Amino acid sequence: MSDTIFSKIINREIDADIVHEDDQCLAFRDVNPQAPMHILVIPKKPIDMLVNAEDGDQALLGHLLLSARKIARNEGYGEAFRLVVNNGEAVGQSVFHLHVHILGGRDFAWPPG
Ligand code: D5M
Repeated sequence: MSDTIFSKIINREIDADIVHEDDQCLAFRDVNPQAPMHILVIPKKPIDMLVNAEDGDQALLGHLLLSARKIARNEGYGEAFRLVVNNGEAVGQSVFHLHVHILGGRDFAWPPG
């Protein structure tokens, strides 16, 4: 997997508004927020997209979800938030380092556009 802007954030080569970090993941505010809370949680392991995660990544993927829950709580939106994973350019993925969007603080339509 080639370097992305997110690996540069992990390596502190570019700045980000980081809200959480542990040994497996990093979370930072989206530069183009679509809701009052819009945070991205990413694995430190370079996985370009969910479809390319491996069976051995099961615990890591669970960790991303539980971290997202904790972050939403810390931000004050623990009761109502939306998680989004775009997998593939056709559905809007623009950065090819797996990321979970954590969105909250406004009403959301369903189905998503
Ligand atoms: O989402 C990729 C998201 O990444 C999109 O919402 C913008 C965000 N982004 C891009 N560059 C940065 C930096 N440098 N900091 C914070 N957020 C960033 P996708 O699901 O791939 O469309």
